[in-house]
Amino acid sequence: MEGNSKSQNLIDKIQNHQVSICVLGLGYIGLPTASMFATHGSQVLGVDVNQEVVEILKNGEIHIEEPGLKTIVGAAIGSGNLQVSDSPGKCDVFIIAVPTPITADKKADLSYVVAAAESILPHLEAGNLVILEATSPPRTTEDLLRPILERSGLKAGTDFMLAYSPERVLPGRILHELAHNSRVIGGIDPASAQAGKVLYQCFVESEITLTDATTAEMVKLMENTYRDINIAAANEFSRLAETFQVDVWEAIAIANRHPRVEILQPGPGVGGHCISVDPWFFVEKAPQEARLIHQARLVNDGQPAFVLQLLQEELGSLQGKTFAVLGLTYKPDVDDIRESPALEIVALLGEAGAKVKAFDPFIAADSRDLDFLAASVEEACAEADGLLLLVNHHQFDAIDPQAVADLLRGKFVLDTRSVIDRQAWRSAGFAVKLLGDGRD
Ligand code: SAJ
Repeated sequence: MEGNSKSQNLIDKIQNHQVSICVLGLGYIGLPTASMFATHGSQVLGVDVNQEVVEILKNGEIHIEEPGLKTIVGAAIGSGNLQVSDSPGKCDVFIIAVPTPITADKKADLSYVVAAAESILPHLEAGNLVILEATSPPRTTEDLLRPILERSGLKAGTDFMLAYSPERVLPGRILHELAHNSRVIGGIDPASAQAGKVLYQCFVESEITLTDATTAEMVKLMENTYRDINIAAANEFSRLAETFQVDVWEAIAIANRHPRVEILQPGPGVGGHCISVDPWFFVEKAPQEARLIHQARLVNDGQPAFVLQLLQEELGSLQGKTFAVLGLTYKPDVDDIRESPALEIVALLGEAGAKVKAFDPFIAADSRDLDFLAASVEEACAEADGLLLLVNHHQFDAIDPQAVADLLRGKFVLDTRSVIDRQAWRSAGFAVKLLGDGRD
C-alpha cells in the first residue's frame, strides 16, 4: 500500500507540472522524448555520456537528422525546461533510453543499460519512478535492472516504481509517432505502470495500454520480429522470382490485391539498429524455440551477398572494376548507417576486388569514418563501370539517366529497390537489372 501512496505523490506532481525528469541517452529516442516532455511543461535533465553531444546541444545544434527535431530541441532548450549534462542528478523520474546493440556473436550488449542504471544509483530516492525504454531481451527489467537499482538500499515496488515502456517510433517520423502511436507500459507492479501512464499522457495522444514489464518487453520484440520475418518472405520471394524468371515486384503487387495478403518489399537487406537486431534477442535467449525467427534473420542478412551474386551474374568478375554506389543509409531519407546493408555490399565489393565511389545526400562527403565517399551523384558516376542503387532517397528520383550516361565507363545499372524508370534508363543506353526481376 505504501507503493500506492508513493505513486499518488508522483502522479500529483506530474499533473501539477512539478515533475522533474532525467532522460539518460540523447540519441534518436532520448532526445525527442526529452524535448517532448520539456515542451509540455516538465523540467527535464537530458544526459549523455558523450561530451561532444552535450556541447552540440548546448550550442543550439543537434547531432542527428530527423524532421522537426531541431525546432523542438531549440524550443525545449530555449524555454529553460530542457537542460543537458554529461551526468544525472536528483529527479523524480529517470528514463533510460540508451542503445542496446548486439555483439559480433549476436548477443545483446546491455552494458549501456547497466552503466545508465548505475549512474542513477546515487540519486535514486523513495517515490521515484524508473522507466526503461531501450529494446531489451525478455526479463531485463526484472532480472537485470531491478537488482542494480536495489543496490541503493531501496526496494522496487515498495520504495520506488519501475516500469518498461518501449519506444515504437519510426525513424523519419519520430515526432509524429511519439505523440500519435499507441504506447505500452509494463510495470513491475500496477502502481508503477499507472504512474508511467500518467507521465506519458503529458504528450501521448493515443491509447496507453498497461501490462507487466516482461510482457511489454516481449511485445516490443514481437513487433520488430514480425516485420523482419515478413521482409524475409519478400526477400526470399525475390530469389525465387530470379529462379523462375518472374518479376517479383509485379507478383507482389498482384498478390497484395488479396484482401488478407500484404507482402512487404524486397531489397538489398534489412538494416537499422532495431529490426536487424531485436529478433536476435529471442534467438539468444531461446534458440530451440526461435527457429523461424533465426531463419528469417539469416535470409535478410544474406541479401547483400545475393546482390553481389546478381552483379557477378550480369558482369562476370568484379576484380578491378569501379562502382558508383547511390545510398548508404539503412533506409530512405534518414542519416542512419547502423547495420546498413549498403555498407555490407560495399565491403563485399571490396572483397571481390572492386572499388567503390559512393554518394549519399544524408552523409557528409568529408565523413571521417568512410573513405570512399563522393560529393555528388556525378562525382560517384565518373569513370564507373556500373551504378548500384541501394537506397531510394527521394533525392534520387530526380536523377536524369541521360545526364549521367556519359559520365560512366560502363552503362549498367542495378536497382535493388525498384525505383528507377527502367524504360528511361534503357533509352539512355543503360543495361538495366532490377533485383527480383528474373526476366531482366
Ligand atoms: N525494409 C525492407 N522492405 C520493407 C520494409 C523495410 O527491406 O518492405 C528494410 C528497410 O530498408 C530497412 C529495414 O527494413 O533497412 C528496417 O526499416 P523499417 O522502416 O521497417 O523499420 P525501422 O527499423 O526504421 O523501425 C522499426 C519500426 N518497427 C516496426 O515497424 C514494427 C519502428 O516502429 C520501431 O520503433 C523501430 O523499428 C524500433 O526502434 O524498434
